[in-house]
Amino acid sequence: MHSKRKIFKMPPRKPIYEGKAKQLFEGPEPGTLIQHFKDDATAFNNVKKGIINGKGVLNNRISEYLMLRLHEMSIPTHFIRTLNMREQLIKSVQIVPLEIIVRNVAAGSFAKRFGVAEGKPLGHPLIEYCYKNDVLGDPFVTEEHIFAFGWATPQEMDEIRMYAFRINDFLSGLFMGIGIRLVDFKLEFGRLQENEREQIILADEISPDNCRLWDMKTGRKLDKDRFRQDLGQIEDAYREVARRLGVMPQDGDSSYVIEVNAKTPKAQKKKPAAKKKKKK
Ligand code: ADP
Ligand code: AIR
Ligand code: ASP
Repeated sequence: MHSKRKIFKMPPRKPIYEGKAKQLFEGPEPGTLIQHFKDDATAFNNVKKGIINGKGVLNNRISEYLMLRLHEMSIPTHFIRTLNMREQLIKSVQIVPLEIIVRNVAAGSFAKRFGVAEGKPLGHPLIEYCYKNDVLGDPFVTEEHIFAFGWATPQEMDEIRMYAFRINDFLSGLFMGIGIRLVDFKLEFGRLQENEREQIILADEISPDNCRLWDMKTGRKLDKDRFRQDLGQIEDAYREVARRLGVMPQDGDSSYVIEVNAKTPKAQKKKPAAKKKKKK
């Protein structure tokens, strides 16, 4: 069966940017980009580096799913469509150079900064901003810095804050439904120029790379903290998130996520796996 499968050769495309976890290529139409998810993992601003096998495939699917659900909730996003296992077509935006961090529970750098135990619920969700700059180590900033440096306008920040809290409400509920606590996450927004109008839209990705996700029963970490803290079973944690969201195409088949470069458009189309599941 496999021997008959045609090898699909990607036409050369213009690389635009190579980041730590993703690559951007020129898209097929003006105003579009191809976002390619890599298996590369970094932490602590590139100090720690590694590979998480199959991560790119899983993050592509997880981010696609979450962006589509957010779109249904009238949150504008950059996602257009999935192209293949590791790539999606997105709208090209001018990224607002900020990491928007929303926290529901103390963890990570927040727990350290304020000397509180990881896991302490916060009185209400809170938002923090970091200036996106690897050389400076993404320093925390306030709106005062943002306006003084002109990284975003007060109107844009109002919109970003409103979207970030709405995203938090929606995703917290969505993850709760699959037994996962949304502890915190990082978002990026961009400016989209369309019909002589500028709009703020959600960009980048939402995945276990930039969310803290804890199993509600056991407290098990199902995100990049397993890599940051050398907890092991990293791939398994990412797969678990995908499985619970219902976006693992072939349940239990780990080769699916590892054999990523063998993907073809045909392979994407044939998947009776989802149908089988429904029958039960
Ligand atoms: P980093 O740049 O921090 O290493 P990644 O490896 O995730 O991060 O690279 C993806 C890059 O693409 C990020 O810099 C992100 O800001 C940028 N980006 C994400 N979505 C868009 C978009 N729709 N248009 C333009 N740039 C984007
Ligand atoms: N994050 C921040 N910079 C990069 C990423 N991925 C995410 C983390 C975590 C949240 O932002 O994955 O979900 C807060 O991170 P920290 O380290 O500030 O506690
Ligand atoms: N994303 C940042 C890095 O790649 C920070 C982190 O995730 O810990 O280093």
